[in-house]
Amino acid sequence: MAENQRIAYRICPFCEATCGLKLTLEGREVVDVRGDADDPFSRGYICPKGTALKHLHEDPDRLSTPLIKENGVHREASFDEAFALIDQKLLPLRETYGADAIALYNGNPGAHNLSHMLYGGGVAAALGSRNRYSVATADQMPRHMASGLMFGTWATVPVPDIDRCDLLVLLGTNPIVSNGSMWTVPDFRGRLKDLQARGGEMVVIDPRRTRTADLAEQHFFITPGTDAYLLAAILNVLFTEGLADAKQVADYVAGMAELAEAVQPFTPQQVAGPTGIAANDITALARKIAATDRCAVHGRIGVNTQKFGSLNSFLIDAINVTAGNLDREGGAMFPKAAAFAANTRGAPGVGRGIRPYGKPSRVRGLPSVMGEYPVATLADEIETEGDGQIRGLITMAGNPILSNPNGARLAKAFAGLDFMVSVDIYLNETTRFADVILPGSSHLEQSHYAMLLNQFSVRNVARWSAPVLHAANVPPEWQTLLRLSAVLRGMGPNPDIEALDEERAQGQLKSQIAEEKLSDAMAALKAAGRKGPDRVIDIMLRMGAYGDKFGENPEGISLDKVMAAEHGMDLGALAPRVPEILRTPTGKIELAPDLILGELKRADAELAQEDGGALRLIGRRDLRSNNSWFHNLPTLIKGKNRCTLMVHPLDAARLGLDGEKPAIISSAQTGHDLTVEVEITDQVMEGVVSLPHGFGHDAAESRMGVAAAHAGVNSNLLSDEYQIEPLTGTSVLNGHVVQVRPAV
Ligand SMILES: Nc1nc2c(c(=O)[nH]1)N[C@H]1C(S)=C(S)[C@@H](COP(=O)(O)OP(=O)(O)OC[C@H]3O[C@@H](n4cnc5c(=O)[nH]c(N)nc54)[C@H](O)[C@@H]3O)O[C@H]1N2
Ligand SMILES: Nc1nc2c(c(=O)[nH]1)N[C@H]1C(S)=C(S)[C@@H](COP(=O)(O)OP(=O)(O)OC[C@H]3O[C@@H](n4cnc5c(=O)[nH]c(N)nc54)[C@H](O)[C@@H]3O)O[C@H]1N2
Ligand code: SF4
Ligand SMILES: [Mo]
Repeated sequence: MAENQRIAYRICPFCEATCGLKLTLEGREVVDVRGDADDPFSRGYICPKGTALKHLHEDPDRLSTPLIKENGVHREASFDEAFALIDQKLLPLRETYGADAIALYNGNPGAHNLSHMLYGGGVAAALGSRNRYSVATADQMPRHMASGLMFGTWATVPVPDIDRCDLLVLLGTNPIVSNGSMWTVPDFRGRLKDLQARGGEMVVIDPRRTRTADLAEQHFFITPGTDAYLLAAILNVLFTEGLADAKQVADYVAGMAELAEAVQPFTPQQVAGPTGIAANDITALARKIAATDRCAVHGRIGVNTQKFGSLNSFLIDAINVTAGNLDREGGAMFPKAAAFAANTRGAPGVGRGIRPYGKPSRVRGLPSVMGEYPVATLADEIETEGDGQIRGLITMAGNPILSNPNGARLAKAFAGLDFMVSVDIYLNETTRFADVILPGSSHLEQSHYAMLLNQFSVRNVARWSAPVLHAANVPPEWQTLLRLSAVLRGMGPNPDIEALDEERAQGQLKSQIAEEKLSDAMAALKAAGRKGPDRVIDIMLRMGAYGDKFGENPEGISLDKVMAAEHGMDLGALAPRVPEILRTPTGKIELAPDLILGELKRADAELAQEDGGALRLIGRRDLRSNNSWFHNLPTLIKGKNRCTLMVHPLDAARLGLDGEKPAIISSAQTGHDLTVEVEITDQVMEGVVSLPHGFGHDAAESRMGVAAAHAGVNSNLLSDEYQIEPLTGTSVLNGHVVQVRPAV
């Protein structure tokens, strides 16, 4: 290292794996990014996206000032101007039309950004609108629903204890590329190698032979959308062969007999045709799951964003429970995060359970889950006149035009809004509609703590990252969010940020500590002299499961202790948590909630009607992509076109595709068609085509020059906003029927 250089360690904020990175800096320049070999959790692993920390920071298209739209064109503006305009234009909408007239959409990067995690909620609260939307209903909402129904809270999510597991069964997830989801597992590849080295196996169930499937001992192609039948059949075998033994959690299981009865129609023979997996393979898999002491089944995007999303997640956990693999070393276990552990809240062992539904949505009567409506109905709520019609919108770190179904309709709806604000780092497909764009700050100028992802982590860890650069043009994002909440609270465009932050921290502390201990704790915080997210994280670490409780438990941790551990603090392997973790009213793991029994009936009815002949579309992720927003970084987008349609050779022959000329893929449901480059490959199952999401960077008003040169097409123009999973309203983004023909 040269004399004028310095080293900083940082958690990568770009995916759920939360790898520790080692940065070499010179002045304001990042000269090198590599994996931190001393990180106790990620052990030096880094993927190509990790280095984007440098390139994103340097991207000249990244916004460095607020933008205001005037006569259809965005111009640079000061923060004072931007907030004054929001105050002047957005608030009157609420005064005239009521709180629900302004909607909020939260996107994915907010989950990786401490400012959003800790200060985003304040914006929502200040807005006071029922019209809340997020990417969750294009992603993991079904996972939450399954957890809520079975264990009693939305956030009680078991994860495979991969480091001690001997049989890993994965459905609809490709962690070699995605690096895992609702399962924080840095260096999945290394951990898998260890698993295989100790004689363990991985089984992958996916309509595409992914890079993960390539490393598996067994891979089964499955017809998209049919996992529920397979999972129910596995349960059926466990029950009929007397292999259902919940073992260590047996005393805490309710509804086993009802579940056994409900899966009776799903025999391996019955489901073999629709799923495309032979009956004897299903039976053998069920037996193997039951016979392996340390086994975990896990599924994600491919099984969540499809027609049986919640049922799939539920049945996966039900298999873990009935095969005796839940809450057991090497099985599916519950993390215990050091801060904000949602699954430690309340009295141990019993709770109120979830209240699944709020008031249904105005236009389509869709479910409100976890306080939000399905994003699939956002356009309806903007377009449809009447009381409660949406006239204003705030998007925060989201690109719904590309990430959600029928972006063309959504774009039209956004264009008709009275006023729109976006908090974002780019002028892109979505933010081009915003009257005001507030820039997010560089990751390097903010502190970081993987607050959310630690909830799903395969080891319990606490790692904090300091800002490595002083804020240059843009204030740290938490300040922007505080200022936005203040405007929405009617405090005007120039609030006292320090006072608001003080209020934020005090509110957090009061929610955690007994009244009589409050003043001592406040004094301790004052002495520590922290502000913003750091202070809130300190409170939550100190009051958390491992915390020092402001002196009561001197051995416990605090932000000081976490900071002192330069590479992060390892809090150990996952430990059994049943029954303490349960929050259902019965104190049991509920295996037969009515909503799930209803879904099994629906599955039984649909099983008989599966249409074998249709061509089904699935998505895919690439190692160098990050949903829609990494396509502007030359180092990640260079090389051959990745926005191609994968087609099986037999389908290609049948459809008259030669792999040279492009094809037109269309959806009868949405009425859109796209012209795409074709890649003929037996990686996809016959009858299945695959196109990645996040492309379609052809909007003239965007300012993402590199992405525009690699525009690709928006695959979600083929996703129908009327095809949703009924329990949560999550969009069906996989397994929908499409038509393909040569483009001549
Ligand atoms: N067909 C299909 N569709 C899918 C999926 C699929 O598998 N198939 N996957 C779904 C999933 S899982 C997800 S998570 C979604 C993603 O959906 P979204 O969250 O709606 O979209 P992203 O593409 O993640 O866009 C993120 C936005 O945040 C901005 N941004 C990035 N970093 C920051 C920051 O630090 N601060 C601020 N303020 N803004 C920032 C980016 O510029 C971009 O505009 O897509 C979903 N859509
Ligand atoms: N490089 C990269 N990494 C990412 C992201 C990214 O965009 N790029 N996005 C991040 C985000 S926001 C998320 S949520 C995670 C998602 O992480 P994953 O859940 O691993 O998501 P995918 O890689 O899309 O894998 C989904 C798999 O499901 C399969 N599939 C589709 N339909 C079905 C089906 O009906 N049944 C079954 N069994 N399988 C099906 C697809 O073929 C695909 O292989 O990845 C994160 N990591
Ligand atoms: S795997 Fe995820 S966390 Fe790790 S370096 Fe890549 S993007 Fe960052
Ligand atoms: Mo996601």
